Amino acid sequence: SALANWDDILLLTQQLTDDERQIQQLAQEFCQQQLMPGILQANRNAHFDRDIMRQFGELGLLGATIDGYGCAGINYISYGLIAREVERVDSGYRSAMSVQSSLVMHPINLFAHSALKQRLLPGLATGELVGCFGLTEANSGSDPASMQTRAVKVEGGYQISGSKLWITNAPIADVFVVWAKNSAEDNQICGFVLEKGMQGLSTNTIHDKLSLRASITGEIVMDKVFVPDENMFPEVRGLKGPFSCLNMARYGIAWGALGAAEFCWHAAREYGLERKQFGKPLAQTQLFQTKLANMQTEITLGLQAALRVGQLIDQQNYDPAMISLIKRNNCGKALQIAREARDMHGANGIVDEYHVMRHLVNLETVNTYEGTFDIHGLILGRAQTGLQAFS
Ligand code: TGC
Ligand code: FAD
Repeated sequence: SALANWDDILLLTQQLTDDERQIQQLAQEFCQQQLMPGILQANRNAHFDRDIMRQFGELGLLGATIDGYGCAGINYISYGLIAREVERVDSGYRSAMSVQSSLVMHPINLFAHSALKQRLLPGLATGELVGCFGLTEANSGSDPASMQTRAVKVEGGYQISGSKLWITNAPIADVFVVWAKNSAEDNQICGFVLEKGMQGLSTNTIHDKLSLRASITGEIVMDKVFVPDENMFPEVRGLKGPFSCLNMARYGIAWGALGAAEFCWHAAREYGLERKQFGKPLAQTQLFQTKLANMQTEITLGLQAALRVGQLIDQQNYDPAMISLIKRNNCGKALQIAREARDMHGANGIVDEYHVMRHLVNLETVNTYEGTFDIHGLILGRAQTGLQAFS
């Protein structure tokens, strides 16, 4: 019929394997049944329920691409599909999942001493432990090379001082992956794993956010925190340490942002079919239909691009510029789609029960973190001209 496959017009689902389809379905059922019913209240109260991490863990959604340590060992296409389903509910929930998976478990698995992996990864996989990733500082956002946090070599370990700001999950974290300049090695950036309870380590919560309210964000304060040698990443030096984690998180965001956009598109379509003005459904007007067509087009193309990058990551044949392309495009398009959907809901669009404005304000953050829209433009510009325009 004319309506067949309107929401999957290029048959993306057909391009997935049975396993990938099953994982998406599992994630979708969990998100719609367990997360969606509580999101309005969580967003109103600016509350992140820590138990959600345990629920993610129970389903195998944390560190899902890792082999061993109780992790699921699935591919990156599946990881993207999970991010899409979680963010269809709320970008803040996807944030919690992607920080734990890509920014905490992934670097520990890749870079940490084996004893630390054995000790921390199983608890992070079940969600018993919550992790956070500290790269950004008050005066170092897009330019992390300018960070001030310092590690000083002392007997048996390092002493870390400084503070990290805008850190997802920091106030509830047990495990802190922190990047600092190591004065014993010519101020090269090194990675350290701090643990709750270490002397001199504390956190503050950022209150009154208008975006990502169902996610908890804060500051990590480090006052000469002693970190033993075994909690340092022994091999990796420089920004490629944090960036190799960011690649994976940014890839997940490219899928996730489109999950939020899909929610907004479907909501606008349903609203237009129900709502009548001038004696007919809004969905029967030319403007409304072309807006829906634009949403369908951008989401369909963005998902195909994310799927392609997922295939290339799974084949270990990817370049970070590809990820910048889809992170930038899909976040920017999702933000425009959420804005349009808000408009198409008229006055109701500003009420939280319709969800579109929550997605819209969330996507403002998603377009900013993990490299802003413009920073990814500059990464792509450098990759095609060989000229860096950052500084
Ligand atoms: P640049 O000279 O470009 O690079 C320094 C070194 O890093 C290597 N590198 C990469 N390696 C792997 N993957 C990538 N994507 C890489 N990008 C760069 C590079 O090869 C070089 O290695 P080496 O061996 O030569 O030292 O560094 P730059 O200082 O010029 O960087 C410029 C820029 C703008 C590209 C970069 O700093 C940038 O991407 N800025 C954005 C910062 C950012 O994304 N922050 C994210 C913080 S975490 C976060 O937001 C989490 S939110 C989580 C949530 O809640 O979901
Ligand atoms: P700035 O770098 O000050 O940028 C401000 C504006 O200037 C942007 O529009 C930017 O595109 C533009 N700009 C910057 N440089 C240039 C240039 N050279 N040319 C042209 N334009 C430029 N960080 C973490 O480390 N861990 C986390 O878990 C984490 N979670 C976050 C959660 C939330 C809710 C938010 C809002 C942020 C989080 N961040 C986290 C921080 C995030 O990564 C930074 O906000 C982001 O990298 C941008 O840095 P900034 O905010 O300092 O903006």
